[in-house]
Amino acid sequence: MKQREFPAAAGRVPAGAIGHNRGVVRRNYAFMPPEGVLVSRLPQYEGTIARVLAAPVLGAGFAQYVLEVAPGGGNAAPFREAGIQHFFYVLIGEVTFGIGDDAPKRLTAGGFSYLPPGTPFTLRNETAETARVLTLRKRYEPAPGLTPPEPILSHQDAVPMTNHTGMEGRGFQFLLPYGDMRFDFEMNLMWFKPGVCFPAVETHVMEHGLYMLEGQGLYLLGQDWHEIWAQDFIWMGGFCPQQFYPTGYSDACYLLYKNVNRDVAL
Ligand code: UGY
Ligand code: MN
Repeated sequence: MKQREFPAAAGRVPAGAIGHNRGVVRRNYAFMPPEGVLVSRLPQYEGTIARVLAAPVLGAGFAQYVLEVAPGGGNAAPFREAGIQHFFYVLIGEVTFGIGDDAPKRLTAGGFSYLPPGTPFTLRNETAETARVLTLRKRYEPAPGLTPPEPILSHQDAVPMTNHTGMEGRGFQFLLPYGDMRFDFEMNLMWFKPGVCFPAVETHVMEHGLYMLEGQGLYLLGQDWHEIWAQDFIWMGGFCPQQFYPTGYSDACYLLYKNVNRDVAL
């Protein structure tokens, strides 16, 4: 199937709009190409379109969005939510990001921010181009003897590329400190050379929110393979069988949410 133009050009319905849909929603996974995810607006963001990718109504234990922040748009006043963590990753363009009383800083594409529960922040677009920002909200799960972590403002270029698997052609950038038990989720950039898949089909208790950044491939969800490319989103619930087979001629990369470091709630 031909890749759809996104956002779609105004005027005429593109060929295949009715009969050729890659979107699928199942009990414990969902595959969402961007063209079908409609626009929401949220009171805390001015001049901003939010496309909601994952939410509890889908079965997810978190919420994930793409924000399209127009020039001059963003938070008019600091925003905070008791009990809720926030994560931001700049996809395209540049935003100005303020945490608490600190002087706001510029975040360019690849820049990211983590906010522990209740932290006030402001995200604003002070440039002349629309910025696209991936964002995630998750209720913090406290653990005995642990306090929530500090805020983070950084860039993926400052995060080392590692490969704990030893598998040829794999690369990992753990944007949040790996193995730090104060965190209850990971945000990982997963890099693949063409043709390099996981050593086995994974089936695990952890959930995922996967946003495709670069390259293309085939994604196994449950029993079905889905063709995936940049800007597609996948939600994988617990115990969803999963495998990635990168195709094409360039490296593939996706940003992966994973809930970790906490026992199963009974
Ligand atoms: O770490 C993970 O769970 C990862 N290998 N899963 C995935 O990319 N679908
Ligand atoms: Mn996994």
